[in-house]
Amino acid sequence: AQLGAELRLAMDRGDFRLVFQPVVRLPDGVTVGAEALIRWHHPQRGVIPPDEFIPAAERTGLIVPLGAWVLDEACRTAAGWLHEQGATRSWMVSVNISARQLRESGFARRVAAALHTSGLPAARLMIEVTETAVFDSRAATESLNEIAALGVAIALDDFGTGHSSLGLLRNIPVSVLKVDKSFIDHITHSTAEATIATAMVSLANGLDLGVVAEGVESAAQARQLHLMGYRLSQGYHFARPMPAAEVGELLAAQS
Ligand code: G
Ligand code: G
Ligand code: MN
Ligand code: NA
Repeated sequence: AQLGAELRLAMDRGDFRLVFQPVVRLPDGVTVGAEALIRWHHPQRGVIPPDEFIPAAERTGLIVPLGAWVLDEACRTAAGWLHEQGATRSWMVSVNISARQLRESGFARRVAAALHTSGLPAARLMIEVTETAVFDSRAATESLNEIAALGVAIALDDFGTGHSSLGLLRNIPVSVLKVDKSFIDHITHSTAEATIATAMVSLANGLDLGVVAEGVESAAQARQLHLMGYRLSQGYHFARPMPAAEVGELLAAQS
């Protein structure tokens, strides 16, 4: 409850910032997107990572206004990149959405408003949802259908770690699978792990879905993923989360 009260204050004070982690093309590392990640700049405690406050924000329901801020800020930032770079390259910005947000009635209208206010075209936005957020929720499925109808892309985040991964692909309008870091970590030294990662890219290709390998930390992993058929990746080997202006520079340098 105390963290909840602090979060509310922090929102009023404007303590939150977004950083963005590039999503890159394999094998050349060209930036083709960026994932917005929230940080809390606490006046006394310094930068607090989302794992330490998102669960409390979800419990207290504060994730709804906080998530709305994230969505607006990410769209506004990406519209700025678009304004600087022009529309010659087809990068996208992606935003993590909590179960609680997705189940709120009117969530799709909120997404439409963020696009409208920022001027960001729907085709430049991707929302990331987890399997668990969608599982067994009619409200979440309805939100996703409405969001897809806007022309916004939907990614299944942490793919493979939740429940009912495969069944979900039939029921919701997914266009990208983000293969969780835990499935990437051991591909270079475990045949079993490599088999699973290969099966995932094959599944995505067969269903005509995009697929992003997450948490890529070495050149050896990147090389192997490329050989397996992965075309997109994200991870410290290529780029850490960074301020918006640095992503703007990357997009400019590579256009
Ligand atoms: O940025 P970092 O890797 O520390 O993020 C940790 C976790 O917090 C990840 O699971 C990520 O999806 C989640 N996260 C980061 N930013 C947001 C956000 O804006 N909204 C929600 N709901 N989750 C976020
Ligand atoms: O759950 P989600 O996939 O949204 O989480 C993204 C989180 O993963 C971010 O907090 C980001 O900082 C973290 N991350 C991104 N790339 C790497 C990586 O290569 N290694 C590690 N350990 N974490 C990463
Ligand atoms: Mn994510
Ligand atoms: Na993930």
